Amino acid sequence: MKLKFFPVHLFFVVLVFAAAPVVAQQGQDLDLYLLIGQSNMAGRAPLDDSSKLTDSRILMLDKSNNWVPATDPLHFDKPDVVGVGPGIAFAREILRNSAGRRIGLIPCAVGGSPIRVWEPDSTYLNGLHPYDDAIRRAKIALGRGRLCGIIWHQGESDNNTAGAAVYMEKLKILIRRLRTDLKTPALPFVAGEIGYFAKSTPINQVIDRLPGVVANTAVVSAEGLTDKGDKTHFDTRSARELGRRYGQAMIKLEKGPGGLGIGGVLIQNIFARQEVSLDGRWNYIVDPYENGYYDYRHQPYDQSASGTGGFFDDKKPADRNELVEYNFDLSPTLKVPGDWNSQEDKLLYYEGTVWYRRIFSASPKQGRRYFLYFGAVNYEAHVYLNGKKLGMHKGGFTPFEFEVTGKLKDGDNTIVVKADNTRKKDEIPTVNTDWWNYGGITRDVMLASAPATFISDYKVQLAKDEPGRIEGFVQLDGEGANGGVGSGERNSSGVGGQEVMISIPEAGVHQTVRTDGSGRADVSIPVKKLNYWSPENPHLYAVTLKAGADAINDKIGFRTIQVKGQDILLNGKSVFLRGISIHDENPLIPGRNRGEGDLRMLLNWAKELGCNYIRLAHYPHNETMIRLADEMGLMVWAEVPVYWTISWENADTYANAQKQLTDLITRDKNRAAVIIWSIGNETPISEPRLSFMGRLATQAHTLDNSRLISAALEVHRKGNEAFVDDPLGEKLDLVSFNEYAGWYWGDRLTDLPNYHFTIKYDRPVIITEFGGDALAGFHADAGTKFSEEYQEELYRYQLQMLKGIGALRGMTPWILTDFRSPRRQHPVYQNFWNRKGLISETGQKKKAFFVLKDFYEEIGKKYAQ
Ligand code: GCB
Repeated sequence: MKLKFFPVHLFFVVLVFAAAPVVAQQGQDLDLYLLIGQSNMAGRAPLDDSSKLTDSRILMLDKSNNWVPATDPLHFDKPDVVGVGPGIAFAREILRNSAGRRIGLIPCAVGGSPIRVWEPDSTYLNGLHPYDDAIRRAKIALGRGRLCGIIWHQGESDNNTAGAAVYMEKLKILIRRLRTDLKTPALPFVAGEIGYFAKSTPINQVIDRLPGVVANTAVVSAEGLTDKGDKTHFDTRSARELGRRYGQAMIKLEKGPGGLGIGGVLIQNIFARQEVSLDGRWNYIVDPYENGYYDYRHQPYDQSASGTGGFFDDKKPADRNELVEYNFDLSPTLKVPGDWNSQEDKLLYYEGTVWYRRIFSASPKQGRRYFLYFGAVNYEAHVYLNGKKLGMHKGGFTPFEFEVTGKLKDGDNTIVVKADNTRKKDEIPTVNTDWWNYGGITRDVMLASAPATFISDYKVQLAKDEPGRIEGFVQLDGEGANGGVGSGERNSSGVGGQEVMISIPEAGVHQTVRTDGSGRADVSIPVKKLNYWSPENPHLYAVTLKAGADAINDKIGFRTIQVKGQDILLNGKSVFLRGISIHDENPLIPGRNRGEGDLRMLLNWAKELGCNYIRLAHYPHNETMIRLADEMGLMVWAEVPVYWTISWENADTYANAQKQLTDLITRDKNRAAVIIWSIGNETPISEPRLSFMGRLATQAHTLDNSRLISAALEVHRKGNEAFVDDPLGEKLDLVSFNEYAGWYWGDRLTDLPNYHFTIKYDRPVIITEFGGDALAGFHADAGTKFSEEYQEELYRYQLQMLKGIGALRGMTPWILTDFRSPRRQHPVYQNFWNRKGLISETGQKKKAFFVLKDFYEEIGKKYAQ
């Protein structure tokens, strides 16, 4: 018996034979899809051995509205005849493309139902209400996640001339109604053709027109699919292939113009693929009323029938009589990368939309693929190429890209970006932070290119706690990715598949692996002694990966990081993390860091302070920053902006946080410097928050089990006793918390040594923040707040106090440099600057800098012994 396995794109996945227990775990973690239509959606193909397999990431809402592991038959419309349908293959295809999601399927198809019964109040067969039942179940499902799309397979019952004539009108109404009733106006909707084996298929001609008629819809073809012998229903292979096609179409919609900004797979090591840098000066238009996006009835131009009318048209009047009320050519320019606030006085406090435009020349070559890449745009970006929308992305600090193969013109091309930094309650971060909400295209933009089949992702790192084994995977993308191995099959025999070569000449590694049906090849290479990466010896190996026409080079360090009792072990040896917190801001500009020079300046300061470690607060920093840390020998704490009071109970908010965490880990997983993934900062204890953060912790561990997971927690106090007992601590590898003794606690500094910390968890302790403000150059006695002397004394007392924590293994005081913050309003000392920096906005080192430097020198020596 040959078991067929389905595509696997994650680092770990659980495939087990179903015992179908009710899934107890609750939360808001599921990406929900509604499955509706008639028999071929319900599934009529014969079950086989692989029908019994379940995947821990795919659940279904069963007949009694419980969440259970999904297995065929998914549906229950006609228990005697239900079998394999497209649902499970659909979910697997989605997961193959976006690691880390969890899918909840809502089966609601009804065999035999014509489209006319998919209406409110319509009854069908024995008291079924296809439409009302689907809405009711979808609403129940919404308690477990957010609705991401609908797949619809229906038409056999309307497949005649009369039925086809009215079908489109009915389908349009159905889609509109579903979107309205489910409160998601642009909800992706994928329809499918009925099997070509039916005698004639007039209905398919109507279904095929759908994407041209209703926005954010797609149709999957039934070409090449076969029936099970009854000329009506798909056989098992075809039902699954149909599901895979639905999955692909859904992913395209999710990534595309009307997408929710959640799709998208990141290309590893994108800088090695740069074709044209699009950094430089871009024309811009400030648009506080989003005039270039909405018409005067507040309908988005890019969702209109023509898809035109917005500033993304970059329109020029045909003659002097034509009215066009904007003009990019005559508009001023901003530098990219760079925030707008620091470049234009009148934009210092601006929050809203700014349109950017850039014209560039390209000469696309046949057979190559092209990607438009953005390092970061804060916060929501809508991107258009030559007037057509490529898609939308949310999240101000993570990269994203759109494939533009076939969309690029030979010659001049126009990119327009709507960048909107409006703060919103349900986003990540939320409305309230202690940093400047810099807007705009803040990191590099480029056109990247790759061969038709290329290495889209890889991980080459030491296996967890194993200094003698390199482990990871290589993922190919493109037609030749699986080298002919059947779609979805595992390549356990190591034959067939596309050959991938991994070489690390300096380590004597030359290995060939072969891809499976999903284009992925697992890597496991025993190695003898390596030159291990550490801050003292930041050794990086040249690594080359080759597959077919593609080759890519990287520089990768190898080290292990572990927790043992109260120790943090780097390459098996106990280390003390001599750190400092850093924002992605150059205080001298002042604004977001704009390039490698700015980043090097910050890291050199950290080195001067004696650091071997940095906390990149409070969001993902530039990829170049992590690469420099790799090169300069600084261990890194990398974080996502789950900061303070997030909307813990909102499924979309969770999905957003999870996506940002996934993208961070995906991007930086090959950097030895990163030793800790942080899932958030100072989040207030509550049940919903515990569930939210707990799921993020699990997600981080699942995506990368070779690093430590943590979060900056809070303490609470009773008198001189400070308690660290946040229940989230159970899920973290380290105890890390912020404490502001001597500053917000308002005590006299001389009281500090009397404080005692009661810490619930027996693990290494890292203080993620302490500090106080000082205005550089303001000198007074050590009892005067905001003076350099006060800050200096505060550091002395803090260090003395912290030495009392036996498990103390590191710290990242707050913060390397002063930084801009709208929350800091003292007119003399602050003036919109958070003054807790050890270095001022003019680059002047404050007195406390030297206290910490001395401490690091002393503790560095101690740990070197
Ligand atoms: C904190 C926050 C940090 C603030 C800092 C402060 O606890 O994590 O983002 O900037 O305190 O200065 O108050």
